[in-house]
Amino acid sequence: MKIKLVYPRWPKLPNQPEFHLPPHGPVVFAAAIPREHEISFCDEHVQTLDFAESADLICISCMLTCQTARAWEIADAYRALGKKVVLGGIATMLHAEESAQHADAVFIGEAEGHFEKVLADFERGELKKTYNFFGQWPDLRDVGPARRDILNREAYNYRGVQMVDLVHCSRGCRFDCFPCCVAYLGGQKFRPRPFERVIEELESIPNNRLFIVDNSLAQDDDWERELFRAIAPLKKKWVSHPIRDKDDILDLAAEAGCWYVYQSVIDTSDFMRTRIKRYHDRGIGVEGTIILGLDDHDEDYIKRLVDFLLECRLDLAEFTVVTPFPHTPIRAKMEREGRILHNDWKRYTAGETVFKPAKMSVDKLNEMYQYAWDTFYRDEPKEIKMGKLYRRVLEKEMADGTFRSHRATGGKWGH
Ligand code: B12
Ligand code: SF4
Repeated sequence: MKIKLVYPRWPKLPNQPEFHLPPHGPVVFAAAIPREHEISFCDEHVQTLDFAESADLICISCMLTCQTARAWEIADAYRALGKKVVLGGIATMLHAEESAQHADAVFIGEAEGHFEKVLADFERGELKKTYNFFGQWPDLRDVGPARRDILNREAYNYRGVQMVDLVHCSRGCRFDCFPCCVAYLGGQKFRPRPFERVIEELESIPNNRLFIVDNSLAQDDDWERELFRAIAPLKKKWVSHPIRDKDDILDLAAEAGCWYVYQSVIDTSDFMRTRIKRYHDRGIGVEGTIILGLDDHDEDYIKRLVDFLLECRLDLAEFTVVTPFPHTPIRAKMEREGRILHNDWKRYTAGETVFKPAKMSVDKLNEMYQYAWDTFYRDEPKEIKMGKLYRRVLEKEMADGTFRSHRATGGKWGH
């Protein structure tokens, strides 16, 4: 059977430079599809979707709320052509009922060990409307190396430099932070992949630069130590979400090739300043992820926060406006308080205000969001700051002899 797998485009944050990372959900999902089936993949961020291409079944992978509008539009168009459509991925789980209005089948849960049932039903002409495997988490030994061979790799470069490859070492998260839906998605349970499977996958990736997409590596100290020890010999250079703030763990991360981290910066405390410094002291860069519009934020607070980020010499900053995504604690609170302005999902980009802020007007928060981007990058534009981060990785690679040209790798790829 031929499966057409589509990753719909989403509206980028207006202030970000135009580059695209390779998608991860679709290639991990593809690895759960038995090999006898042919897969033709289209990432709409870098390719044009050809509705005329022949395919037996259409699968659409949807990660973000702001991606759903396009996902549903594509699903409707294929169904009008008489094709059967299955919708899956994170945003499909978060918007399951609405998704069902646009698909022949909605898949909820993780694909490994379950998607075969959908294929079997489809082949018998008995596709069900909903496949709900929520809570039936797969055995992570069954998560094989992602099918990166289906990507058009040349498309993922920024000014000719190959972007990072995405990989995950665990699933779930044991925390339940207010803006986040991961606890809902993963059942608030940390589920690590077996180390040998992670190493097997890392070794299969020719790209030396990786983004370990795990929600937060700071889930279990011993696991984190063991992970860093296991990956150090590969000499990969990687980016990740926060690392546990303990001396020995940060040291191990640096030795294992940690290039920079996405670290949320929530206030102007000395704790935060030290947290950033402790990464920097070990040669680890910091991209701050800063959520604006929390209930204690007013205009002055945001100005102080931006000054603080500059003082701390953050390498990069990504500002977003707090957004009440479905199945997050903050949405439940804002719903109770009647503060959500609309559910126009394509505007849930995290780049605009979709709720009533506590201490500012909607317009003021939008203005302060722009102020934050403009002020942080006023003296040194994002492109220059990114260039500096790339120089940092080049230096690390030169030092340990792993440097090679990161120009697009063309056809040199395969399992
Ligand atoms: C990687 C990632 C990104 C990457 C995406 C790269 C890319 N090109 O796709 C980047 C960095 C670009 C990104 C950006 C953003 N992200 Co993000 N991101 C993630 C992250 C960390 C991991 C996703 C992932 O790869 N998971 C691992 C894969 C294997 O799991 P999966 O996708 O669920 O796939 C499995 C199943 O769903 C299934 N499946 C997948 N597809 C399909 C298809 C079919 C047909 C079927 C049957 C099954 C199926 O099979 C897979 C294997 O079981 C998640 C957090 C998380 N834990 O999920 C947040 C997350 C998705 N992001 C989130 C957010 C908020 C954002 C931003 C909007 C804001 C921000 N700065 O964080 C921005 C986008 C801003 C913008 N407008 O441009 C939210 C989603 C909120 C929402 N409802 O929209 C999440 C959930 C994090 C959170 N804290 O809540 N993100
Ligand atoms: S924000 Fe990070 S640590 Fe908090 S629940 Fe979400 S994934 Fe877990």
